[in-house]
Amino acid sequence: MYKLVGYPQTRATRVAWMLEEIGADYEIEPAPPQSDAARAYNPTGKVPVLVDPDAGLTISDSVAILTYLGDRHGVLTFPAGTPERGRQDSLTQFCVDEVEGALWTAAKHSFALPEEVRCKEVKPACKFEFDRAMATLETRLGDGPFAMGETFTIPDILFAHCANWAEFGTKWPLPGGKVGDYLGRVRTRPALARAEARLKSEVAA
Ligand SMILES: N[C@@H](CCC(=O)N[C@@H](CS)C(=O)NCC(=O)O)C(=O)O
Repeated sequence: MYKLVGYPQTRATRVAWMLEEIGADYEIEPAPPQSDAARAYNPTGKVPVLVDPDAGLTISDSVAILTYLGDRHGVLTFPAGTPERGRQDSLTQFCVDEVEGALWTAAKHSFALPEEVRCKEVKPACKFEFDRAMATLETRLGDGPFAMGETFTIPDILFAHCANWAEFGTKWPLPGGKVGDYLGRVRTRPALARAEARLKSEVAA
């Protein structure tokens, strides 16, 4: 059984979503960012962390965790070394750099960094980068329902998680049209709703 160390409304949602898509057996150890519980697994105090006792592995960083789970279970990913995997990883990296980067920089300068080093003037530049990334995403989506065409893969989880972060956390509007349709399709997957409910119920318990 996997153990997910994390908290609702953090990048732990991505991992719980992936575990729900896989149908894997997992427990959750609720740990807010920078709590002692989080630091017990990750010296940076950041979440999520995944523990795989069968493999003797404790791993941080959501994209590394999703990639590990995808490869281990052979789902939500194309096999390593294939052209499709190259395209998939390029979309993953695009999301991390251009979409998440803008959101995370805005968040760091709103609440995550110590107040004395925050620079609120950076936020319009973050919004500009986010909007530009959404315009680029439109050019990168093909005709299929998902970023990689007919197959739901890891970058879909990342784009959808960032879309929720933008809309509900940062309050940046999302585009309509092709990108809006795509995000709407991916964000309504039942596995995401199950993941969010499980994270919330662990904290309430
Ligand atoms: N690259 C890491 C980033 C993890 C991260 O920054 N998590 C946030 C919560 S979503 C956190 O724990 N922040 C605490 C901090 O930055 O001090 C990942 O993708 O998992």
